[in-house]
Amino acid sequence: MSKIQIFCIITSMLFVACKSTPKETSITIENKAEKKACCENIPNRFTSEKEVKADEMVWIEGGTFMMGGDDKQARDDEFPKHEVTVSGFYMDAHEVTNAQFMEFAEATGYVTEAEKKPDWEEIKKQLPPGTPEPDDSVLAPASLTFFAPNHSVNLNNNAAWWAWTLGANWRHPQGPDSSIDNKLNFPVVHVSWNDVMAYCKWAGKRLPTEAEWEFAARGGLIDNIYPWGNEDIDLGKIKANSWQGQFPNINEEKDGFYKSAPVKTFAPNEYGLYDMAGNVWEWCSDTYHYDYYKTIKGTSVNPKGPETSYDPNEPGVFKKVTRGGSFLCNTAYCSGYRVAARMKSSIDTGMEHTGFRCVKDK
Ligand SMILES: [Ca+2]
Ligand SMILES: [Ca+2]
Repeated sequence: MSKIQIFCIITSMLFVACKSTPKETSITIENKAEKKACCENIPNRFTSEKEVKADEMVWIEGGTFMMGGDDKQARDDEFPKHEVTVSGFYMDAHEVTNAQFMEFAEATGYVTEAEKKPDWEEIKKQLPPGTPEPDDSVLAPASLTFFAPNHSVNLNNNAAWWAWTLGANWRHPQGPDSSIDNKLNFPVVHVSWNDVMAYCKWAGKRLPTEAEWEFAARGGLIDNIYPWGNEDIDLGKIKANSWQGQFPNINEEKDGFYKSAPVKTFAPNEYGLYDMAGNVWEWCSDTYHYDYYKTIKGTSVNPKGPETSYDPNEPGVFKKVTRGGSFLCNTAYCSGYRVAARMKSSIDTGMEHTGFRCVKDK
C-alpha cells in the first residue's frame, strides 16, 4: 500500500492512468526524487547527543541464523531460507510510543509527511506523463486509516478497508476528531520511513536492518514460525495484538483491542522484546525487493538489503521493508506476525497500523 495506490483508487482519471503505468523491472532511489528526502539530507537540527536510557533498550547478542520462511504460510519473497550473521546491537524493547515521538517533535519542530500537503511535483514522477493533478480536496494533509466494511470483501482489494483520511496523522490517528491524549503509551503511527529516519537520527539511534529485525524477533528460537515458538496465534494464551474473526469486517477482539494496544501489553519474546508480533508494523532500513533473497549467495554478514526496489504489485514505487504485522493481521489474511513475514511501503507513506522501533550499535 502506498499514497500513490490510494490516489489511483480515489480519483477515477488517475485510476485509468495508473492501470497503464509501465512495468519496471526495478528502481533505485537514485532515479527517484525521494533521494532528497533520504537520511543523508535530514537537517542537522534533528541531530542530537540525546542520552539513551539503558532500560529502554535490550542488548541483542549477535549470531548466525537461517533467515526466511518456515511454514506453509510463507510467501515467495521469503525464500530461499538463507544463512545470515548479524553483529550484536541494542534494540528498543518496545515500539516507539506517542510520548517518545512527541518529545522528538517538540524538541525539533519536526512536521511529519502526513501533516503536510502532498507534493504533486514528487507524486507525478511516479505516474505516467500527462496524469492530471487531483483536486485540492484530495491533495491535502492526510493519511491512510482503517475502516471496517460492514460486509465481507475480496481480500485482494485492500482499498476496501483503507481510506485517505484528511487530517489523520500521528496526533490524530483516526482523523481530526481523534487524539492521542489518553494514548501516550501507544505506538506512534502515521509515520513515514522518512519521518522515522529523522526520529532515529535525533535519538542517536538507527533503524534495524531487516536481518537484525528478524534475528531479534526469533528470540533465539531456531526455525520457529513466531516470536513465541510454533503454537498457532489463536490457540492457548493471548500472545499478541492481532485480528480475531473475519477480516476486515468482524473483529472479535479476543485480545482486548480492536486497533492498537499500549506497548508491553503482551509477553515479550526470549530476548525481552515486546510486540515483535503484531500491534503495529515496524519500518526497517532495507529497501524492499521481491526477489532479494534469491540473489544471495553463501552466508550474508550484516546484510543491508538490495540496491534496487521491486514490488510486483506496484512496480514503479520505491519501497522499504516493514516487519512484524499489526492489529489487522490474522491467519486468513496476511499472518504478518510470523517472524519471516515481509511487508513493504513507499517511503513517504504513513498508515494507521505502521510504526517503528530503533536499534543502536554498541
Ligand atoms: Ca486485536
Ligand atoms: Ca510490532
